[in-house]
Order: sequence, then C-alpha cells, then structure tokens
Amino acid sequence: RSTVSFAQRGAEHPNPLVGRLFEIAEKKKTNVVLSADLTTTKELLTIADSLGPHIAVLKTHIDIVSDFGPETVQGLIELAKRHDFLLFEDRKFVDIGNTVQKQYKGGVLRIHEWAHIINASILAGEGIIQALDQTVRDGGLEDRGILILAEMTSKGSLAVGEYTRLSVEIARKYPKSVIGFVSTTELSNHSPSNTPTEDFVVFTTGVNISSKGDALGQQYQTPTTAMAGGSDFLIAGRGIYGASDPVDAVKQYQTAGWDAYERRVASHN
Ligand code: UP6
Repeated sequence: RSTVSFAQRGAEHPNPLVGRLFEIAEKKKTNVVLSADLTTTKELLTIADSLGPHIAVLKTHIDIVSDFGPETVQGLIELAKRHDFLLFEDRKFVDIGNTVQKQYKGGVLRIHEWAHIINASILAGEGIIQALDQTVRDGGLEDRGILILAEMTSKGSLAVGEYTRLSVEIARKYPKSVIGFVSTTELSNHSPSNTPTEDFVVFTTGVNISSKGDALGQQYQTPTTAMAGGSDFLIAGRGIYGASDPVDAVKQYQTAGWDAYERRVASHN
C-alpha cells in the first residue's frame, strides 16, 4: 500500500488511530517521528515543544528520564495536543504475556494511559502480542496501537529472516491492535499478503542524513533510501536533537521525507 497516498490510506484504514496518524501527517506535511532520547523532563519537553510543529509522532524512552514524574507525562500530553502529534513509547516489550500486561498498564510509568503507540518483539512468541492486544481492546481507550519490532538496525541483529517473517504472520492475527512494524523496509517480500487491502504502517529507525552509524553498532540509512524501501514514517533521534540547530535539522528531515513520499505516490499515479 506504500504507493497509495496517506490521505487515502487513512480514510480506508479500519483502525481509527491509523486514520488519525495519516491525517496528522497530511495536515502537517511530515512523516518524521522524533526519537526524543533526552534524559531530563525539561530537555524532553523543551525539544517536544520546539520541534512539535514539524513531527507526526514523538517517540520516547520514558525510563531514561532521570526526574520522571507526573509532570513529565502531563507535559507530553499537553504538547501532543497543542502541536498535534501522537506519543509512541519505545518500550520494546519482550516478556511473557502476564508480565507485559502489568508493565504496559501499571508500574510508575502507566504507559497505556498516555502512549498512543507501543512496540513489542515476538522473541517470547505470540502470547506477548495476545496479551498486549487484550489490554488494547479491553483497556477502555480507543486510540491505542501496537507495532511489532520485526527487525533491528544494530549490527549483528538476530531479528532477520524467519523471525521477521513470523513477525508479519503474528501481526495479521491481531488486526484490531497491531498497526504495523518497526522495520528497515516494507515487509511484504518476507511474507506476501493474500489480502490486497492489508495495510501495515512501516516505521523505520536508524535514519540519519549525515552519519553512517555510531561506535556502538547503530547503522543508519538516509530518509530517501528508507522511503524508497517502503517506509512510511522516519524515526530519527541524534540526527535531529543532536544537531547544532535542531529546528533547522528537523525541517531538513521533514522536507527529505515528505518529498520522497510525494515522489513515491506520484510515480504510481
Ligand atoms: N531503535 C533503533 N534501532 C532499532 C530499534 N529501535 O535505533 O532497531 C531506537 C533507539 C533510539 C532510536 O532505541 O531510540 O531508535 C534511534 O536513535 P538515533 O537516531 O539517535 O540513532
């Protein structure tokens, strides 16, 4: 579905959260997901406020915030409303179903209360997705979705081949809550679909305009190559918040991502 416009995909998508995501992207002309890996509430909220107008989603690692408290979440919720972006907690759930339900709903972080999107890996088998799906469906909140972490960008990642293929197979069983994948490319070649209307949203990490990687195994591709590979949303962290002028940087990622998206759609019409 990557050659269809976001507007059309949003209008036709059975999941209202995906509808809203595509609507935000079209309205703001951005498919940038800011990976806001800042470690204090003040830094996190400051960057969310200044870059908010240019992003569709803000991705957090809420457990790295050293002074985490109710004001952290309150601030994120307010900024998400003011600038119209969704919140994605990159929790990478990995445990047995019973444990992840507690991690998702409870603890100090209460992720389910504020994060529209979460992600999980299928290392533990299908039960983890079944458990999160249950919480999404019975949790009393409409706009919640799961991404399956089908690949990883770090060097030597074991999330390849059959693992990635099974991520797609499992995703198909939970259409009410699984909205897509975190992966480096679109995954239909791993597991071709029999349903032409199937529409998983592809979020791609490891995106950077000026770097090839870091000293700890991270491997980057550019916004253009990610979009050519069928990505829908580009997740970038240090390339944006680590730049000398983050506002200038986010605009560059926004333009690169949106131009590539428009070219992709135009070339198929
Ligand atoms: N992330 C990856 N690769 C994956 C999955 N997740 O980099 O396969 C996450 C990291 C970080 C962000 O946890 O929050 O995406 C990438 O940040 P960066 O752009 O600063 O490298």
